[in-house]
Amino acid sequence: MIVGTAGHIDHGKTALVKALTGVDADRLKEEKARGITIDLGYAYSDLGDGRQLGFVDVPGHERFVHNMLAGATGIDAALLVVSAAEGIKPQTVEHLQIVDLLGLDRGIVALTKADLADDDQILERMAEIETLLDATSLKGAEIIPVSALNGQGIDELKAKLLALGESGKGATGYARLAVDRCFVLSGTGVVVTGTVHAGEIKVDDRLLLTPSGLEARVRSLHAQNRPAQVGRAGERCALNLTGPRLNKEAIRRGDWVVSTELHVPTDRPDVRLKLLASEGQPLKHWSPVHVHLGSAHVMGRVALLQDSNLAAGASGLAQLVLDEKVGALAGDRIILRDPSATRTIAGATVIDPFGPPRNRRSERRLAELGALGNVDTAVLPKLLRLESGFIETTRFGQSRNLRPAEVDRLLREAGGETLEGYGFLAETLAAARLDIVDTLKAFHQSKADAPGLQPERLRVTLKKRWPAPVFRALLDREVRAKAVMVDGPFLHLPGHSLTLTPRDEALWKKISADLVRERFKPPRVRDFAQTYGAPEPETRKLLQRLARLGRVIEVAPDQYFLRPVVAEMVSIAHAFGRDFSAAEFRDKLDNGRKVAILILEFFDRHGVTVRRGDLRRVVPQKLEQYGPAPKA
Ligand SMILES: Nc1nc2c(ncn2[C@@H]2O[C@H](COP(=O)(O)OP(=O)(O)OP(=O)(O)O)[C@@H](O)[C@H]2O)c(=O)[nH]1
Ligand SMILES: [Mg+2]
Repeated sequence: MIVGTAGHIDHGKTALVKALTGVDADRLKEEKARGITIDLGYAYSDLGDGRQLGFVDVPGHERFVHNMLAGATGIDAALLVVSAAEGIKPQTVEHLQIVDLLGLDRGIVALTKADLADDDQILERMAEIETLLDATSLKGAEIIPVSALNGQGIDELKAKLLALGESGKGATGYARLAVDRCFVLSGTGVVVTGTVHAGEIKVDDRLLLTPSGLEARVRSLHAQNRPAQVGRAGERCALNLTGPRLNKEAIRRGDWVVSTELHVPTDRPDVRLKLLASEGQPLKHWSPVHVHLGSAHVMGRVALLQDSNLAAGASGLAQLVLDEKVGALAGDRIILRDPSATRTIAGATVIDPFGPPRNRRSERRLAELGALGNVDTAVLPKLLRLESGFIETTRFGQSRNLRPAEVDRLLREAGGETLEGYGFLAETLAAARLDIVDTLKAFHQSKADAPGLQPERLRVTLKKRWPAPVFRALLDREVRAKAVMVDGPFLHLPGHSLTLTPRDEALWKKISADLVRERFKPPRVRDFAQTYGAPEPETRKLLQRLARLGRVIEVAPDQYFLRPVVAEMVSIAHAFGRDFSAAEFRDKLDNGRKVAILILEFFDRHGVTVRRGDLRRVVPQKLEQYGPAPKA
């Protein structure tokens, strides 16, 4: 378990850690010279029975609060240090605010330098501290008088810290470690240290650095200061990393080492923000702030989503617009400090790491954030009932560090199902099916002669307007279930067939055979009429009707081609891969100059080809205008 110290400068944090572990966590030359802690220090004590206490020792100096913040991330419990000689001081309050804003509710207060105070003073200090804790997450925490000088209370404190036990946070999910140091060990290479916030990291794992995206392989690792094969959530680890572009300069404090699934840097987390009551003044929209998340520290602005001001002591929704990308997941705690970095002003919890750049204050988005602000088991039932009606399962899992199986389980518990990467409530799927079927039915009723609707027309005609890829998934489901049939480019209901009279049917059978046989140079209406002894107007009407059904296309007046043949000709033209002449096209089709030119002029009119002088080329977007090209 990892305990983080907190408290005002000179109140005896480092001395206490040394009394508890025997290790002096002040390792920098400058720290020794000035007698203060500047950067984070680490110390471990093995209790011999397999149990171990790990400490992150932080500086109390007001100028190094940013370092304290990098250390406070990922700890299991707080050890708030208050000098019995001095009592509560500014950084006692600020560090406690930070502990509170990080949501750390496990901790103990050490009343240090007890050797310098008498019993009455100690009781008085304890009463003051109790009052101070009352409004925080450490309310009711034990206060233990100790002395690093004469050893008073040290064993009791150690026992009480051990009794707190590990928090067990982040045991499931993919791996993420917040980097707080990076250095090169000669003979070993690049080493990063930090706390594993979730999942586990094993030797040989291939991971990524967020936000840079650099690849890294774990060559070896230490967990809690001992060589190990695996480092788990809650443990401090040192990873020896290798990778093609890895070096000390490419990694810095604030980066995350993550499983590839979790590499999704963001610069716009949407959060619930709480302004400290001690601020007095309201926070204005677009205020500049220092943002601390994990071990990262970046600048950004607060975009308030509900009002133009947030009152002191109040909480509200906001988007943090950051100057740089960071790794952030839903539930991560963020500390905000004022622009001159002299005080902590607010805390925030990430609701959605991927806030939208536009329409972030729309009613729809606020409703979504309202649903996303719930814990995992409650979020999906709310989210899936929103107007949008679906979730993207990968994004959802990523933003909350849930494995796909876990997302599926939550979805089923919420009465939902997955469909091609989207999640819906079963009732939403049923309603979508009804909508699709009803819309097609209404269309067939109004246009009995038409073959059906093209997908995009169907999408925009539905009662509920789905985004195109979601609609595609919903439609494919109906096609698989045979609730909707596909005929070339058209969709229709299974019962809908176009009936020709027996006489027309017989004529069409002969004509279509000719259209297949002479597919690139089909006979014209008059030729069919003569060959088959049918009146010309009747033959023309039949072909017009079949054209409305999408079976044939009138490429030139009275000259019809089968639709798949037109698709084939488009792909033949496209296969040139360059500008081509009418003569080249004719040679491919072997159908004579006149017909070839009629076809190309038809393509020109419909935007399938663009013409430059005597040459043409196919517009790639129009390749499937007449349906998929038949396989060669
Ligand atoms: N008498 C007495 N002095 C102590 C005790 N603990 C620490 N000190 C002294 O207090 C001074 C500050 O102790 P540190 O442990 O460096 O204080 P700190 O809280 O780590 O200070 P920063 O890290 O700079 O915030 C040192 O001179 C210590 O010797 C104690 O229990 N009794
Ligand atoms: Mg210190």
